Amino acid sequence: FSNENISVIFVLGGPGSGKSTQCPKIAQQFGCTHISAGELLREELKSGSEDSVMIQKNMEKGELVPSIFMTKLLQRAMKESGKKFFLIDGFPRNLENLDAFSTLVGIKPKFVLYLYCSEEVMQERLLTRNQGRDDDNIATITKRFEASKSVYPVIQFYHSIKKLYMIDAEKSVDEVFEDINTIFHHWTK
Ligand code: UP5
Repeated sequence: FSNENISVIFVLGGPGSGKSTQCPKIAQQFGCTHISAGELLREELKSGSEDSVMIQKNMEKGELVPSIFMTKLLQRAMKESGKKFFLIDGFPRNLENLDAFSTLVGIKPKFVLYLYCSEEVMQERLLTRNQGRDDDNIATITKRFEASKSVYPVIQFYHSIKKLYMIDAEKSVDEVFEDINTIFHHWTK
């Protein structure tokens, strides 16, 4: 898997901030390939692979799977797509994830979007989305909120190197998309 001409953008934000709502829209508008870390785990879980038990245990506790495991799943999905411009949704969630990605994949993101939203709003969204996700119950949501704080040092890092864009994700879906559009246009200019 050659890294030549490969571009990556990370889309981060708490559970229910709207990552998976916005990423397909961005992907369509800007011709990139959307890869959701959580979705890769749910697919792997459904496939019944030898890692299913480990994935299920972590997801139901709202905890993270090992960094190297997640990075390898992402790397495989990138490779299998045959594409070169990726929107990576929901990763890296802590500094260890970031280190694993830097070491194994070796690609630095062009920039990073962080969708920020209060826990109150995110909780309301998760409890009403009705997509049948096993982790959308109040006990697991509370744990996911706790676990999601590990992303803060990642956010601080990208802020310090001026690659971070903060998006107010409490606005409507269209308004959030509009704000993201502005950033992409600015970057692609
Ligand atoms: N909605 C969205 N935007 C809205 C808006 N602007 N106004 C009003 N409503 C809005 O949105 C959630 C709901 O809100 C939807 O009903 C939507 O219509 C509405 P969604 O876009 O689905 O939010 P998203 O941020 O994608 O929320 P999600 O629950 O998917 O985020 P999580 O980060 O919790 O989930 P993810 O799938 O990334 O991870 C799940 C688990 O996988 C983790 O808890 C962890 O156990 C594991 N994981 C790892 O271990 N490692 C990883 O690297 C990644 C995941």
